[in-house]
Amino acid sequence: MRVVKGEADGTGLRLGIVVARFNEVVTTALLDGAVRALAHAGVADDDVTVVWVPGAFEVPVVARRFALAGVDAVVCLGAVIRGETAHFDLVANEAARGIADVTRETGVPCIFEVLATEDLAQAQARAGGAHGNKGWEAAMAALEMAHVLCALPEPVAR
Ligand code: INI
Repeated sequence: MRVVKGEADGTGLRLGIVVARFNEVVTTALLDGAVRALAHAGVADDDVTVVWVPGAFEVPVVARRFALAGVDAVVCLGAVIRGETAHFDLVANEAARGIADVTRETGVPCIFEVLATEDLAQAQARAGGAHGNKGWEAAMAALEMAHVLCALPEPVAR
């Protein structure tokens, strides 16, 4: 039996991080967690590129560009807060759908860490507060998925 399980070793991996400016107090904390996690896992500083975009809605198009440029994984960071907008659902859903579409289209893992919360306090609790830092977790998930996909056979042409 062959078991494939990803590792949290980032040596030699190239990562893209896309981070939304909207709710920047939260997304900066998510970014900090992701960057620290990648360094902790041995990813070289030169192998990480961070791109800021206006809001979560704009994350997928940059994730796609990263994926097509050949990175091993993309970490997508944002914060959508219900209290602040009537189009919360549209932004949150389109960010999720767009990121999932890029992953399926390109085969490059794009990790979804766009927080969708009722208020700022809930978001901050997940960005270095009581619930940890989801940016750190997203970076670790990116490394795990990069290893898993590397370990699997290439698709065969049919
Ligand atoms: N973008 C976010 O990342 N979070 C939000 O909470 C948010 N709200 O509240 O509207 C938000 N809107 C901006 C959106 O992502 C786009 O940048 C904008 O619609 C331009 O396309």
